[in-house]
Amino acid sequence: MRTIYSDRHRLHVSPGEFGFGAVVPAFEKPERADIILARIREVSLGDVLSPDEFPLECVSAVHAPFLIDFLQGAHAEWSALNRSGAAYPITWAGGGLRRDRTGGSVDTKLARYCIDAATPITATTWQAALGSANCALTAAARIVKGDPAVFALCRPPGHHAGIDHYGGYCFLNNAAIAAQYLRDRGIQKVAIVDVDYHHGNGTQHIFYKRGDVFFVSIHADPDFDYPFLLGYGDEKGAGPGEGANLNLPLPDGAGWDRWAEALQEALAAVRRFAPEAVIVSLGVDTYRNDPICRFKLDTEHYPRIGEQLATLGLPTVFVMEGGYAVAELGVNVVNVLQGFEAAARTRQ
Ligand code: 6XA
Ligand code: ZN
Repeated sequence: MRTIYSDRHRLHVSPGEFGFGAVVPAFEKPERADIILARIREVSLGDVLSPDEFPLECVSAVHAPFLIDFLQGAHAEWSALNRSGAAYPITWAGGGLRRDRTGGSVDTKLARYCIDAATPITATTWQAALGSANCALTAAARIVKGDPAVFALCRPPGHHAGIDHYGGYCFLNNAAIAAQYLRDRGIQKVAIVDVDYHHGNGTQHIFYKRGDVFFVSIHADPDFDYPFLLGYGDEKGAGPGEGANLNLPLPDGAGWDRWAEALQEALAAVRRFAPEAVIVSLGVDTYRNDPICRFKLDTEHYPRIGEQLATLGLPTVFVMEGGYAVAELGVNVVNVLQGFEAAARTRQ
């Protein structure tokens, strides 16, 4: 399996995040991509290719132009106020505040567009985010050309970024951008399977009213973990998208048996939808030793996730999302990819 990777991810380094009453070092850091890449090379998973450049229309196909403009210019606006460091919001647009306002000062826009206190914008964040989206687009383009499966080693991740908002370490929704690219190249139906520990609220937001992209997510119940307040089982899509959104929230402490059962349910729903291609939002923060996760999957379970995904028998783009137990991250991610490849080979 080919990997698409760019060193441009190093242009995003978070100075830290606020959580649980303290400013803490960022969990989402460049070493994550380094260790995954090192493992890919160690096991000779396949070629590692640099991404191509794509027109910005591939991004604006899923994100509002005002969000894209903001992400590009936010740090310059921030610096123009003689502020140092990275741009963080100080308030959020909850509590009946107006979400129809998209302009104003950088603080007004941070309040409107950002959903948390963990996703700072530095002077070079936009370059990194665009590089990450280009990895997902290049992977999708290879699928169109006939590759059976490709891994987009995206960093920063993407699944919390919605049409008009960002957060959860995510700026541009790489999986959604890839899915839209496939749609625009004549693939009629695409399924996105999100196996990250956190609900892919941004991906759900982008496709909620659409019937051409099925979204299914297995994640921590939003009653106890991030992103909170979205990702419940009763969110089933709307309008033409009715029935094309499936959330499978799991309880605190869920282990492999429970998780694997949810995966079976997710894959059965994907089969009913009958897509022509699959995007996997690949987070391995379900891991027992992950610092921000409360599920209990082990390293030996990750090949089994890959095996199960391969039973769909469809062209598949893996898009990297979360996973913060850095020492084990490379092995866990590559285990999914190797499990997929081994099962796909025996199916031929
Ligand atoms: C912010 C937690 C963000 C979760 C990021 C993640 N305190 N998403 O892994 O999949
Ligand atoms: Zn996550």
